[in-house]
Amino acid sequence: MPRPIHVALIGQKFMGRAHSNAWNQVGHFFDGPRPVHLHTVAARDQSELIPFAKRWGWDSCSDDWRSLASIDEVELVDVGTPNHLHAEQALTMLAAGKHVACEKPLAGTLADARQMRDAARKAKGSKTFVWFNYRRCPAVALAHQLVRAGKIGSVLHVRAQYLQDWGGPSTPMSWRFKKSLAGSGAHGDLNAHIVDMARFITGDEIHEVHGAVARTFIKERAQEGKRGKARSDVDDCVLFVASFKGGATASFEATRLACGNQNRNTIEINGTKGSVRFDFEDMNVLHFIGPSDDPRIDGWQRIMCTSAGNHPYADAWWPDAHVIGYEHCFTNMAADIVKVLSRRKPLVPLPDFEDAYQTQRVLEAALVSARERTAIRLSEVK
Ligand code: NAI
Ligand code: SOE
Repeated sequence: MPRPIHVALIGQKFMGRAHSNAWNQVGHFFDGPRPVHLHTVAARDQSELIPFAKRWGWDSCSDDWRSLASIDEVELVDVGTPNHLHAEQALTMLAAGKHVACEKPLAGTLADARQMRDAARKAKGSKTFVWFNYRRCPAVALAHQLVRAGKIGSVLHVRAQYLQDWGGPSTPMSWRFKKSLAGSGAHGDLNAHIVDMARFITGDEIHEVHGAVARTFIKERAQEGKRGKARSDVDDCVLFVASFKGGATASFEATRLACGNQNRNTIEINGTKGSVRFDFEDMNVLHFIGPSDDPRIDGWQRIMCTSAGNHPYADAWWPDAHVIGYEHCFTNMAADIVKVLSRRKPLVPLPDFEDAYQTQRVLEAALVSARERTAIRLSEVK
């Protein structure tokens, strides 16, 4: 019997549920080289933690996340807390010799992200992972494989938007609207994902941000259970244009104020021979257009990415067109983490702290560009 991977988790709300589900499901759907054991979950509120642990199959729970560092059995600590906590929690766990899987963005600030990157470099025995889960939508992983195999030729344009509509004026204050806790607003929350996807699919790095605009439209928000409003000091929307080292142009747009767009995470990549296009709201599908020898049937192909043997991760799930959803991307990622911790290769590359730090530099360049109304070369952002 291979040695189990004992996992501990910090955070028990949205991502706490998504990650608990992934750690539970991974052994059911994937023939992983090692089983996973849900050891301990930690968060702030003990009264919520006890029923949470029971419901999701965690053996124990703690309202002191630091205690996880001294549990010898625990090999991997999974960080699913607000952005300002990522650095302290990851650094503590790396210092204790644990592997760390951290939620995105890597951190709220570039300085925190750099510390995490440096700590990961020093912690030679530890692996790090960042939950850029959209890489593991089969359609996005397929786009990565097709573009890297040259099916669309050389990349010319990347056009990415992440549009949501939940951040309107009636949405109350939360950590997501406070710079000290979130770092930024829609930018770190959503542009982080599409910058990561663009880097992942193209395999290229952004080398300049030519211009950016950041706006805060809703400057104060009601506070739950309290009188009066509190100041929201993060962006509601950030748009920027950039270039890749290979010469491709790119545009990125993130907002949580785009009425009617609930989770419209889209990317289109145009190359010299063809294009790929993805929209998370139809997440099982990849659109592809490539060279054809008959102009009468030229046009976009709609590929349902659920065919076992042909599409990434499809072998693990259901028969053709028995579609998968948001939570499956996390389980796919858990399966790849298990592989890496068993000295095997992930199906497609997993972002570690070094990789996510490059995304964070791009995010920082865009913020500086918006603030200073100027172009920023990535070489200026260390
Ligand atoms: P949330 O507000 O729903 O949950 C935060 C959790 O952190 C709660 O369980 C809370 O008790 C815990 N927590 C807060 N302060 C703590 C402290 N001092 N000590 C211990 N625990 C503490 O937040 P959500 O939405 O789960 O976001 C968490 C992280 O996941 C963020 O970094 C966010 O950007 C990321 N995220 C990623 C998503 C993805 O699709 N990859 C989706 C949603 C969030
Ligand atoms: C909210 O905007 C949110 O939950 C983000 O935090 C996630 O990263 C994104 O995947 C979905 O939307």
